[in-house]
Amino acid sequence: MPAKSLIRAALAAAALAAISAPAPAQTLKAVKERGQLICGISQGVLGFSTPDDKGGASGFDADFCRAVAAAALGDPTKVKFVPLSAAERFTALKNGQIDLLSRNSTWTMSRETEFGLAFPAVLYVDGQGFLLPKSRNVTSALELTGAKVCVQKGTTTADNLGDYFTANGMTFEAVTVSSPEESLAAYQAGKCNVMSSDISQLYGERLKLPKPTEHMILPDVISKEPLAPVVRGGDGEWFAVVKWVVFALINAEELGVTSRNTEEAASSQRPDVRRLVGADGSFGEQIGLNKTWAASAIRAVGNYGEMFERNVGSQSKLGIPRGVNQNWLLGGILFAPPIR
Ligand SMILES: N[C@@H](CCC(=O)N[C@@H](CS)C(=O)NCC(=O)O)C(=O)O
Repeated sequence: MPAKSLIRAALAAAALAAISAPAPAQTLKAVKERGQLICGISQGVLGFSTPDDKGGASGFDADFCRAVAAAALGDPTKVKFVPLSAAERFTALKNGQIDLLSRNSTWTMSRETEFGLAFPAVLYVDGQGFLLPKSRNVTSALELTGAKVCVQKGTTTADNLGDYFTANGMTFEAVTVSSPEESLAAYQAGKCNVMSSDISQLYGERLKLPKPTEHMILPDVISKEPLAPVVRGGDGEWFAVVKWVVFALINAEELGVTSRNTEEAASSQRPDVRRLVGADGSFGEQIGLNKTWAASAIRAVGNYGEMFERNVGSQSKLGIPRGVNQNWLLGGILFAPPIR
């Protein structure tokens, strides 16, 4: 091939590579340079993420953002919260608007393949359920034939409903809404007579009703909703950071390390405790962080149990039982690989 054609071919190949190249896979570097984590949360799910009007946010998912900021930047306050609706959350992450999505998002295969995203680890094991007035005297979801069900668009909730009713040979009418407020308003106005969503969210929605005790959550769990933080695919370093923050919080509870004892833990007799808080080994450095990455996260938000009980469990208004979101040694399914 003559030299000119070779150059032209090389330029064309380079241009093509530039077009098809994924966004730079260096989220950790970007977060460190900015000195701030940009974290996508919900627009309002009680106990999980509730933005306030000063740019802050409270809840289990918001605390996870703080834990990641503490691990990556040594400071849990270095977070910018970006409230996102269910329908816009994955595009916002894909487009680089946020570094991390921490917002009651179910890990599914198509969300990884279609959006090029990755779910590092499950943070809360949930399932879909139904909320309805006690006065209807319904005891099982199998009695819901013909129900008008309020469901939010852009969620797994909508798909699961179809699966469940079809599998049981039942009909229903989906009343599609685009926010939890709209769902509550439609339910109160009688536009739908059942609300369906992740059970953890139904606890919060019920509290927003004028007379919460007049409504019940049916015992049926019709789907698996492994809720997980989400990152862009192809960013192995950032994926590892987020994954090991989840595992550090779970391991901390298992090892008795809390927000109040990370300093004593550094001189514990137990090698696994010392490794977790960075007194032994260089595990943090191996994922681009410092020695005390996990200790900083645990000090900021507590271990998994502290974070759960404070936001959604026994110390909160929601009062959700630990259930399967309990450590594997205590009968739950929280199981984190060891730090070693
Ligand atoms: N876990 C399900 C549902 C998550 C979801 O977005 N649920 C809606 C309510 S059903 C929600 O969080 N709404 C709050 C908001 O849009 O801010 C999913 O990932 O699709």
